[in-house]
Amino acid sequence: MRIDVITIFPGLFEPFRETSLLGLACREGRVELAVHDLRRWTTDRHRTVDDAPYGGGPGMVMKPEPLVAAIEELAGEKGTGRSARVLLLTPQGRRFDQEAAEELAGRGHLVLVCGRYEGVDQRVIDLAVDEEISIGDYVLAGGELPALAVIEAVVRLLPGVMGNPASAETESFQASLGGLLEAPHYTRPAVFRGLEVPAVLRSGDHQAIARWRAEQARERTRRRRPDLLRAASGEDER
Ligand code: JF5
Repeated sequence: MRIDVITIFPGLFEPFRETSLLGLACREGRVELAVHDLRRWTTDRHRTVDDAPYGGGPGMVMKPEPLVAAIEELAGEKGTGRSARVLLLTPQGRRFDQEAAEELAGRGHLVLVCGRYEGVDQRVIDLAVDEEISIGDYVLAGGELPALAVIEAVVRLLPGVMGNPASAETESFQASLGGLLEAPHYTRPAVFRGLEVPAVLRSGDHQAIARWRAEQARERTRRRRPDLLRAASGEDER
């Protein structure tokens, strides 16, 4: 998979590219991650990427010219049958979830555009963006952290990454939410500060362990995320 990122803070991506899951996937050639400084597509002496909003109001807006030039160079032009999917990270976007990550993991080429300031000129979206994506209902200073969240969620699903089967049909093997939250996890020691690991997990009875985990997952989901239970039962009816 190829991932291009357009940002005014390319340095933010470096530690993630070198470390951990993403770094290994890049070194193994499973992901080609290219991070581009938006200012490369500016043409004025001050390398300007923002301007005041039409209609007034606080803050600045990202100018259309450098962004559209960058996207068209990296992805091709919209409506020309380009194969890259161009995503803009913004609180206005469709909520990113595991299903969206699985869909993106099936694409060969992603271009992630990191917004900053109050937002980007709407014509960038109209002309060059396929989809706006939000990672949650809160406001950050820019799309860089959301882009990293999307990259990590997608890359960990790719064949050969994290021990995923290198063949197709990876989805059914993925450790995903599966509609429910996970049961609690424990490791040694068996007693820590007076707190014991549940006896069933140390029993060696794998059927009993599976039943206990399923019950814990159901109960946790009911208490913490009843919305997930409703979504799962709704899916069963379809
Ligand atoms: C951003 C203008 C983008 O804050 C976010 C965000 C929150 N959830 N998903 C994305 O993106 C940064 C801020 C201002 C455009």
